[in-house]
Amino acid sequence: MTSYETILTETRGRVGWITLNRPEALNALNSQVMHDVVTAAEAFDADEGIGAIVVTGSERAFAAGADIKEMSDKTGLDMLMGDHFGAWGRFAAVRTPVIAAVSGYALGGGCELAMMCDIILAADTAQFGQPEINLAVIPGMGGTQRLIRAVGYYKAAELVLTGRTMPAEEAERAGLVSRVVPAAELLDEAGKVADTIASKSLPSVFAAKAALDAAMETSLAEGLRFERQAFASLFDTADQKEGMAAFREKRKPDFTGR
Ligand code: CO8
Repeated sequence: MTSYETILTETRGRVGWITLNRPEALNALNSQVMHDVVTAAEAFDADEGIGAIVVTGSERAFAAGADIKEMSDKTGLDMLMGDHFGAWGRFAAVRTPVIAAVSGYALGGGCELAMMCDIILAADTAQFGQPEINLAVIPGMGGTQRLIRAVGYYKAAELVLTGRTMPAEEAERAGLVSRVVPAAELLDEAGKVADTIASKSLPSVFAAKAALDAAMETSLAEGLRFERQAFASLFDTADQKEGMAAFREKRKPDFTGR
């Protein structure tokens, strides 16, 4: 297993775990974190033995944002030409479902990283927000776009324009978080969700994630066309035959990922 500077990685069964590990900076996302997370996520994604990925931080912070100290002296041209945050697009593009297990602060780029994942589970201590306006900038890793899709225009506008932080319960009510659990149970719960996904047939999991992504990115008509094609293509897998045969024979399916 590769070792990284700013994250810890582990494989448990068919689940790849990525733990942000910059406690001195509340897991602020500098270039090295981006490089490490993207490299680890792509390695898990390329491994057919992995069916789900969990990304988590510490009890105190999932991530307190992009690294302000790294950014503060940059010019607009530096930001534009350096494409400092571009690689996060590769993280959002992995085919394997990613679960964000969020405890403590998920602010700015931290909230945006959680929103690049497919499922957000939150500890009751979690706090979400896009406080960039307090620094005289705006979200730059998807916050103005993905937050609206998650919680609707008006709530997203309030959070982005005021910089207010929202607690886990409010984030769940708003639809950003799928479930809030006691902090001590967060990693176990994330592991259970990940194990469940990883037990399914991988081609159908990839297809489901791709179709869900299409819903976020395209019109209804295009999304429905994509879904129909993806649905049909799964009938060429051995796992589809196995899944439906197992149902008819009243037994558990034995999927091979083929
Ligand atoms: N960047 C760098 N260092 C940080 C960050 C950060 N985002 N957040 C915390 N730290 C550091 C602190 O500087 C401190 O280090 P030190 O001890 O060396 O001074 C250490 O982490 C602990 O932090 P605090 O002492 O501040 O801890 P508190 O418990 O008092 O406060 C808070 C916790 C409320 C989370 C506070 O740290 C805070 O407000 N942090 C900044 C939150 C923020 O503004 N995040 C948004 C950043 S901007 C952003 O994310 C833009 C993303 C898109 C960019 C894309 C461009 C293309």
